[in-house]
Amino acid sequence: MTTDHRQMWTDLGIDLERHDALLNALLPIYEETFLSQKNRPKSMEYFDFVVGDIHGIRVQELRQHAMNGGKVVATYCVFVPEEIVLAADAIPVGLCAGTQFSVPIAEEVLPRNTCALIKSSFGFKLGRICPYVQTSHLIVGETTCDGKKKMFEILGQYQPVYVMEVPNKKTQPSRNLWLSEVIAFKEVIEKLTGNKITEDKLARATKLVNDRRRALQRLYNTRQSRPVPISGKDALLVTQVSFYDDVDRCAQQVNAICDEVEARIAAGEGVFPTNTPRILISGSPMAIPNWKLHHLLETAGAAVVCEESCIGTRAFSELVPENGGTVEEQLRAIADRYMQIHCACFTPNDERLDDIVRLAREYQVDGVVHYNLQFCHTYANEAVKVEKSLAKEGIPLLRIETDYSDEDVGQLRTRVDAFLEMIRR
Ligand code: BJ8
Repeated sequence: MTTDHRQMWTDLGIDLERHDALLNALLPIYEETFLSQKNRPKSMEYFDFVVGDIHGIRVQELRQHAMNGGKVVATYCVFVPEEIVLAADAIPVGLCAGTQFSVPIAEEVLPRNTCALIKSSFGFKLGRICPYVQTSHLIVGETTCDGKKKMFEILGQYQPVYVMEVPNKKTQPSRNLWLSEVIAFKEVIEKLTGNKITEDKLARATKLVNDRRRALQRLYNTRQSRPVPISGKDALLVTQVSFYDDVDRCAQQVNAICDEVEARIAAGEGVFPTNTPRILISGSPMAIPNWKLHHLLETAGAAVVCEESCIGTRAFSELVPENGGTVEEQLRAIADRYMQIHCACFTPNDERLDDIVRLAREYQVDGVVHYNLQFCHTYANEAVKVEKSLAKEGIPLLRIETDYSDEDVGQLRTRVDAFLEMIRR
């Protein structure tokens, strides 16, 4: 970890003592989780560098943008349309909320029986330990789940927060509501930045974000190969970084990995032996630095080959059509695209069940692990239907409910080992 950025962190109001403790804890975990892997693609070096310098150069870029009069817009959910932010010359940044470190800080205010993702994100602000939060001019929340929705009300006491209303159904009236939310969001962003969103700017921003989605799609497609050419941990890391890195640069770096792993596929090379059990993880998102389940599975002898998750396929599977048109037409296309995200906050949400079965087939998996953050009731309840639809197809499922702490690692390892044993038979 570089220490050259202390003045910047001080200027941002960061609590340096806590911040040092966070970075000092992160480095050994990163080394153990990632750098100990064998046969990694060389192009992962870029992502190692980005994580090694997680609160450095990228934050500096955002600060520079702000000093030049630009705005930074922070988000927590894949429902917030990045295209609109970029089209107003602002920079969107997906805030991470994947560490136990900030959870006890949040618990000074929030109820303990709240999902770790909510507590972690709130703790980052309360503890003043995240330079991305401190750099942002506006945090955009959403009404996807009750816990988040109410947390955003409290977060708004510390920093400007705007909340988009995501409907709970996909009926026509709900779609109309969502379209009106997307239009209102465009107006909020125009007001924040003082920049008008034009047809050309919106079309350019749409292509930019689509290019990153296409690069991630390409990366995920390589994971359908047997043997798999990249570990699940590395693929997860790439997806996590894509939420806060520069959109264009990230797309180029992801494509560089694809060039390398596609060459591996052509040569019949993989990162694990061909007979390694292949696992699809489905469920709650895994924000950086939440690598717990992937690490458990891959050190137990499995390969994670796909994530049906918002830090996974739900983030990039659908593109916004690049047909141009008026700003209104483009906003409609954007609204339609986002309504194709199958978050468990929707009812019914049968499309997600179909997706899981389809992905299980496409990635030739031997089993599915349903990952559920503790106290996330939407995913926990939906797991009942996931289990049924996979059972119908004869695909084994392991349901895991956990948080960000290490307390249950031993117990999880026993369950993972038993699941892999059953799959291998
Ligand atoms: S579109 S999955 S990113 S809401 S895990 S905070 S749901 S209690 S994160 Fe999500 Fe958007 Fe949906 Fe995706 Fe609540 Fe559940 Fe916690 Fe969650």
